[in-house]
Amino acid sequence: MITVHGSAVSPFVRKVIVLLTEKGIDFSINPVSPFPAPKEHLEISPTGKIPALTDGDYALPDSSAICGYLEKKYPDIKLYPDTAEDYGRVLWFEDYADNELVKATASFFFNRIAVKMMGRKPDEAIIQKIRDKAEPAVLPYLEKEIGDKEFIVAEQFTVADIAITCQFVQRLYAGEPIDAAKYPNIARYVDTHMHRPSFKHWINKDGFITVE
Ligand SMILES: N[C@@H](CCC(=O)N[C@@H](CS)C(=O)NCC(=O)O)C(=O)O
Repeated sequence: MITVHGSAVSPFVRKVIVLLTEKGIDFSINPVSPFPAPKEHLEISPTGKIPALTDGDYALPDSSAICGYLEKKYPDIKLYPDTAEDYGRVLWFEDYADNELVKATASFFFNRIAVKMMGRKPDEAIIQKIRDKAEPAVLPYLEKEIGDKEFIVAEQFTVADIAITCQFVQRLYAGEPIDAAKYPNIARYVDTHMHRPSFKHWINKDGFITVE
């Protein structure tokens, strides 16, 4: 039996559970918080971060490693493209979402909501800095790359679309909408993917926003 270790509200945990849902694989969630990570979690995730995954006796940390593992182990429904060129670009956009886009999306959630869970007050000056500095550094590039496409790579829904959408969902949870006048392609793209049954189910379960 597969278990995803980590709170479903994390964008990185969401990436794994949406991928599992798209693949039609049964799993359970062990809602571990990383703040701070309990001792048993450190045994399967040495950094203390979430998610980690266990599949029987096998354990693996990190959403990207986990998604790659799941694709190899459960290949019937493919969430990575076949050609080397498209595969490379999917990995690039997955990495961009996790490490760059996060600065203009999930960081709103961290600074507005997660800080409260940790007993601190949100700092509006930090939030304004995300709008002024982080956003212009990442969103214009993504807006251009998405263009009028439905999928970021290869006319096929991939882990890159999952990773990008997961980050924007986190931004919406924090009450920070996407400026559709400035970023029409991103706004349309995120809205489309959020309405996939795999996203809709988990978003509505989290309860921060409702997808009709
Ligand atoms: N590269 C990791 C990032 C995971 C990550 O940063 N998770 C956050 C929660 S959203 C975390 O565990 N933070 C705790 C910490 O940084 O100590 C992945 O893709 O799984």
